[in-house]
Amino acid sequence: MGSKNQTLGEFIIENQDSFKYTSGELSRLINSIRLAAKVVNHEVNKAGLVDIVGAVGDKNIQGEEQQKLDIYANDKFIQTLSNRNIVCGIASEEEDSFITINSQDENNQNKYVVLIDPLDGSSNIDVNVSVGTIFSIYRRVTPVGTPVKLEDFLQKGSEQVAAGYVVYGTSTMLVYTTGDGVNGFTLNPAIGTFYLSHPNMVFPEDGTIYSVNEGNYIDFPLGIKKYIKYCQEEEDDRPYTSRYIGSLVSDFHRNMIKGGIYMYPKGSRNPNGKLRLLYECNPMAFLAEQANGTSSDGYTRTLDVTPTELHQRVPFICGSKNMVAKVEEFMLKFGE
Ligand code: AHM
Ligand code: MG
Repeated sequence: MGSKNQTLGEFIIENQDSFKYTSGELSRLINSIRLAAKVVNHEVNKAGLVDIVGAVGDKNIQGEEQQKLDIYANDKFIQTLSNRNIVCGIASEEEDSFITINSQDENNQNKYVVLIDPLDGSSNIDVNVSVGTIFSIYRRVTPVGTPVKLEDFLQKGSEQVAAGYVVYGTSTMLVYTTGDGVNGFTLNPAIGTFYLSHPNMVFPEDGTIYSVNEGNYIDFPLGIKKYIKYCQEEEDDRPYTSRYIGSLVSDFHRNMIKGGIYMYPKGSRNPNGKLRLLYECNPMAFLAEQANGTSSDGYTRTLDVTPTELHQRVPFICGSKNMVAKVEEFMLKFGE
C-alpha cells in the first residue's frame, strides 16, 4: 500500500501488479480518468465567474457556445476515454444509450467498459456547493474485438473491477478502489498533481450522522420513517446529527470519514428512489464495501441487484455497517 506524499501516477504504477488481471490497461484507464478530472476541475472552479466568462448559451472569445457544466464534463470524460483507445464502451448518465468505441477496428482488444455520472449534484453548482464525478469499470462479457452490447453494461455491481469518485470540494479529491481497499488523493492545484492524502479509507462501523432529504418524509416507507425517528430519539449516543448536502459524493465522502448513513429511499414521487443503480449506487456501494461499510436497498445488497436497464433507479441506503443493518431491521419489522 502506498505512502503519503506519493503521487497518484506513482501509486498506479506501484499497485499495477497487485491487480489480478494486470495488463496495464486498467492503469491507463485510471490515468485517463485522472486527466479528465483535472480538466473538469479547472472548469468547475470557474463556475462562479459567469459574469466574466459568460453564461450558458453565450459565445466565448473563440465563438464557441458556453456549455452547461454537466454537458461539458460529459464531453470531456467521453473524449478523454475514447481518444486514448483504452475502453470498448462507455455509458453515461447524460446519454440515452451506451457508446461503442472503435467497433470497426478488428484490432481493438480493449476489454473494459466504463459507466459514468460526469457531474453528479450539478444543481448545486450555481450556489458554490461541492459536486462530483462518479465512475464504475467492468470487464466486458462479450468477446473482445466485437462491438459492445447492452449486456456488457448490465452487470451486477459485484462484478465491478474498479470504481471511484472525484469530489470538487474545498479541495479536489479522487477516491477509488480496484477491489483492494479505498485510497484518496488530493489535488495540489498549483502543480496539477494528485497526492495520496487518505490511504486505506474506512467507514467507522458505527456513526452518528444520517443524511436524507427529510422534505420527502411523508412519502417514505414506514420502516424509514421509524428509523428517522429512532435517529432523533434521546438514548445512548442519539440523537444523531442530520447532515444533507444534496450532493451524493460529498455526503458519502463525509460519512465515510466520520461515520454515517446516506439514504435515498423510495417514495410516491420516486417509486424506485431517485438514484441510478449503474452510475451512482453500484460504484458507491463497491467503494463502501471496500471501505468496511455496506449498501442496500433496504432488503437486498446493492451489488447483488440484477440490472435490467441502463438508467434504472433503486432505493439506496449506504454507509456505516451497523447503521445500514439497523435500517434493514426496521424495514423488515415495519416494511412499506
Ligand atoms: P443528479 O444526478 O440529477 O445530480 O441527482 C443526484 C443527486 C445526488 O447527488 C443527491 O444526493 C440527490 O440527487 C439529491 O436529491 P434531492 O434534491 O431530491 O434530495
Ligand atoms: Mg447523478
